[in-house]
Amino acid sequence: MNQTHGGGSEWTAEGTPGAVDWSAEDMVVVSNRQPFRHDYDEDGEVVVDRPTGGLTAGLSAAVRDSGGTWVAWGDGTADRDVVDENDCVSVPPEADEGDGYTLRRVWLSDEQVEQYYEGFANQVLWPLCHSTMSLVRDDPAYWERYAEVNELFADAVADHARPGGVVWLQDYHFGVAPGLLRDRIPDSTALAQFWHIPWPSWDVFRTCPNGEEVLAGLLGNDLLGFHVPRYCENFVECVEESLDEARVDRERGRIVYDGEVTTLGAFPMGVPVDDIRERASADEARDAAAAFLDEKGVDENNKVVLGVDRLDYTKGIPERLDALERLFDDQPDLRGEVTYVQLGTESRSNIPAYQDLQERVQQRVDEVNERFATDDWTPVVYTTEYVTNETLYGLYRRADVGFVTPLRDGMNLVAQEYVAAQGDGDGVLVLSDQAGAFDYLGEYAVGVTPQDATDTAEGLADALRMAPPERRWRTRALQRRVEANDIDTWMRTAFGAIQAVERRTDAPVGASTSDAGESES
Ligand code: GDG
Repeated sequence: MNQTHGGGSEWTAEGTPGAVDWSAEDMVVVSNRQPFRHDYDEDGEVVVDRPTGGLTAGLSAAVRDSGGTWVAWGDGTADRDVVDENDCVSVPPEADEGDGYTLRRVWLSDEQVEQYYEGFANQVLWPLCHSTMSLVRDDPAYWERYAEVNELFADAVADHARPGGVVWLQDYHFGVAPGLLRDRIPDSTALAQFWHIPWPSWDVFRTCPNGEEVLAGLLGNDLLGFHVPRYCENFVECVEESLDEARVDRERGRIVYDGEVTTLGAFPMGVPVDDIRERASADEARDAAAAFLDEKGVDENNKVVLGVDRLDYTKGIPERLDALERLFDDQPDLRGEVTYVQLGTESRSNIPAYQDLQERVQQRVDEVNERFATDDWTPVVYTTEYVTNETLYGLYRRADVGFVTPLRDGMNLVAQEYVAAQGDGDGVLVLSDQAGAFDYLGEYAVGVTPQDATDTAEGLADALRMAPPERRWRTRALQRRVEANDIDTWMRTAFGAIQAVERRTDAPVGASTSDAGESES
């Protein structure tokens, strides 16, 4: 995979991932969403919501093996009633003593949720990092609350971090916490963060309210990871432009700031390839997908084009419908032959931009269906229901085309899951050139520019008409790529880098500028 990164080898993680002994470290994983949530059902019984995604499952296993702790926001209705006096609960609930791990919950008020999560995280950082500046909605209270919640998380983490251990923060909810943690955890504890979304160019980031504080906060980490080298490059550019005292060493992939070293690295995240391939090929998945499509009235002889996304404006769903309309306009012989199935789970529904998107998607689906539907064919099947992994994997396998066209996306796991699910099948991946995944799958996918309806429609037509031999060799080539970088490899590479990183105790005190300043600002 390394050879396909593009954008500069400086930020490419070094070395081949070896076997990592998770148990060698006390690990504290920190994320906004928790891996297990306790809720009351209608009968007042406590039910547990479990992780279904590959990342959460992978991190859960690592925390368990290390005997560590996961710190996250307790947002379930029964969460407070199952924790001990330290706000901790052992998960999974059925695990025997010693087989589970500790989930430490952080409590947020409604106001904190509104201003930290829905506010600064999702109406400032999210749109900015996806370069959709017109959707940024700022309010000074958002930053205050974001900083306050980061403080709450830092306090909770400090209770669990151990000397010689690892603290691993996930994502853009924690732009301040690393800076705070430096003074609250032992010097010998490695502090790392993975930023799951893009990092934008300086030209965009310069508009970020409190952007300097976010950069300084993130430089509290010993290791800061992004999906692709481009995002590392953008981050470095922002640091150079914004923080006069920071010194960048591109060759060694390091930034020295405030006397401390932060190593940057690109770690393209993968998916559980073997598990998906196996489950997608099983009868259960085939039957679940067939039942789903039958219930939606899809003819079993129709070609299926599949979209799977959270309903987020970055995913390009209305634009995809524009392209589909263009396809049926320009290539009428495909009418009646192709059904586009879009799974769109609701997300962040309290935020106006997301409510607008939900309405817009429904409206475009209705318009396309009104224009082209016949008595026995509905061109677009759209649902907001969250389907089981079995149904999802079966649909991936059944779909002739995986239609993945985000306007911007840190990585995009759906593209990889679609490829993994093909097994010995030959579904064609149509992939946006704006997804991080394009950097290493673009060569063998059908690449499209998602804002350009004509280009996307042509790409879709090419995929639908592609001859079997070409479908097969492209699928095999894509499979080799996703296999070489599955979730396990990502975990081992990222964690290997955390274990190897220069910790605070290793750094020369007041490490300065002299050993680093290759390209000073
Ligand atoms: C962020 C970054 C980056 C969706 N609907 C159903 C379902 N899903 C699962 C998919 C996939 C996951 O949700 C979505 O992952 P993505 O990567 O596509 O997108 P984000 O949620 O925006 O994730 C992104 C990622 O973090 C990891 O770093 O790749 O760029 O934005 O796994 O399968 N799963 C099931 N039913 C559904 O209806 N079972």
